[in-house]
Amino acid sequence: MRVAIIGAGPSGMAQLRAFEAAQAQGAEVPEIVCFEKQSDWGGQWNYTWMTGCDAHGEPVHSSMYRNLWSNGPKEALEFADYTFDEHFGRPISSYPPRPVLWDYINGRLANSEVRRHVRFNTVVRWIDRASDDTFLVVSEDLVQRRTTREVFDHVIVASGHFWSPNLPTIDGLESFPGQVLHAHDFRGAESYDGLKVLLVGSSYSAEDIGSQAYKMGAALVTGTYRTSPMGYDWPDGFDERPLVQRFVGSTAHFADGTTDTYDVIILCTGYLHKYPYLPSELSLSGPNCVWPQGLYKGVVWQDDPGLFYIGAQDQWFTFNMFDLQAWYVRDVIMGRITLPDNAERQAEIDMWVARADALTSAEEEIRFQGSHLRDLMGRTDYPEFDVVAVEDIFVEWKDHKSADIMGYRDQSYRSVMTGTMAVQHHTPWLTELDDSMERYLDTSIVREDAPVG
Ligand code: FAD
Ligand code: NA7
Repeated sequence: MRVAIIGAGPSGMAQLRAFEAAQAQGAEVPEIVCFEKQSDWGGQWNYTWMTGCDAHGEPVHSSMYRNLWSNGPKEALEFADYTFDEHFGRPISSYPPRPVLWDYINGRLANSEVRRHVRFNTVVRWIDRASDDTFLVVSEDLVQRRTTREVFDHVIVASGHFWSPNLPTIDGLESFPGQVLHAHDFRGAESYDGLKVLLVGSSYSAEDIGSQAYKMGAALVTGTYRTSPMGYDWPDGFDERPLVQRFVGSTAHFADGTTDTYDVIILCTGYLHKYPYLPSELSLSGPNCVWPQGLYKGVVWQDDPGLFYIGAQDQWFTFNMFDLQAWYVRDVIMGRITLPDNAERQAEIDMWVARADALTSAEEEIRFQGSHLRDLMGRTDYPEFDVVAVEDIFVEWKDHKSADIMGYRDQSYRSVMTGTMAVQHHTPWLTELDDSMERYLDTSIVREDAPVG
């Protein structure tokens, strides 16, 4: 049996780990080929400065930026089979910067054999049914410029869905004299020192890119919302207004009748589900939401159950959710789990979609996504952990953000996996300008407000 995994980001790496774990226990696993168009694994966490096109002329996958620190506590994403304590050998703080999280993801697989299953610099160009039971996968080695056509029994889509920008148009945008970009192309806010920055959208990207701009000295940051404001207690120099309706030169005209001038516009308007290598009947579409249509157990493509998606949901939970999904997909492929018939699967999908449609608050979404994890837990041999305790961490995190949006990353949480309490980082997020791993792990730096003795 042959299995193709598309993408070696955290979702694809979870899938590799799942098969590796079964093999380590003596199971006979299928032949795995993981296609990764970048030269290393880690997906969004494998940072590249490039925007638009990569070195091979491919669309750049990364929407990541240099100075990103985890936007949720690490205790909420921790792997159950590879803890932060195991990786770093000592407690670290709850909100590590990007290179530290990449190191953690990489560390789980670095000493294993799974890397040999990954074809790096290889982009999947097209997938289609080759027969009732098999898929044709057409890929291109970007270095050798060689196209390969192969047949697989199963395909696992792990190519992410935060890379293809959703681009709204706003009257007057084409004559705006300053910089206009989507969050996908944002790589750092240092150049916004002294500038006035307008953000369109009111979700994670707006919140964090706005905070980056504030941190780097922007003269004004304005968030604009279509449905509802982010609503945090923003510091002076950061405000929120209803949606901008048109631009006249550099002047934005807002829905409440106010105006202001700006130097930079960043469209933080989210991403499209985009799978350019899949025919439409195999391709997930629709909005970014917690239960995308057409996925049994959140992973099995209902219309063609030889195809699977990992990490296709809007994400409160990330790495440990990908793990639970990957273990489940592995066991379906290996015949350890038998799928119910079409009608039973559809009835269950309808139930989850109806539940998702009825959600009205962030906490409900968190608990809902937690219930997806709890549903998968115990169906495989992924190590069990207390998902409700992780949900509670998310709720506490939301409260910390409401209390102090520029200071929430200085809070600490207790690991559900190990019971270890995170340490306080040596430098508050707002004043830390060096995001390197070396600096982050430097134990010789003492926090200025640390208690003496
Ligand atoms: P990705 O990380 O997107 O990886 C997909 C991989 O597939 C990439 O390596 C890509 O090169 C490869 N690929 C795509 N198409 C092809 C193809 N045709 N052929 C071959 N390879 C292909 N999550 C958190 O938990 N904490 C955070 O702080 C956080 N911050 C984020 C900040 C940003 C800006 C973004 C965009 C996301 C953030 N996330 C965060 C969520 C993020 O989606 C997950 O952490 C995680 O990266 C998702 O993993 P993935 O493998 O599903 O997708
Ligand atoms: P999200 O979470 O999908 O949010 C998209 C935002 O963009 C949301 O506030 C939308 O408003 C807004 N939006 C979308 N279309 C428009 C138009 N046409 N006009 C105005 N506003 C619009 O995407 P993010 O990029 O913030 O986050 C995605 C991931 O990246 C996340 O996991 C982070 O960790 C990083 P709405 O509320 O729907 O009215």
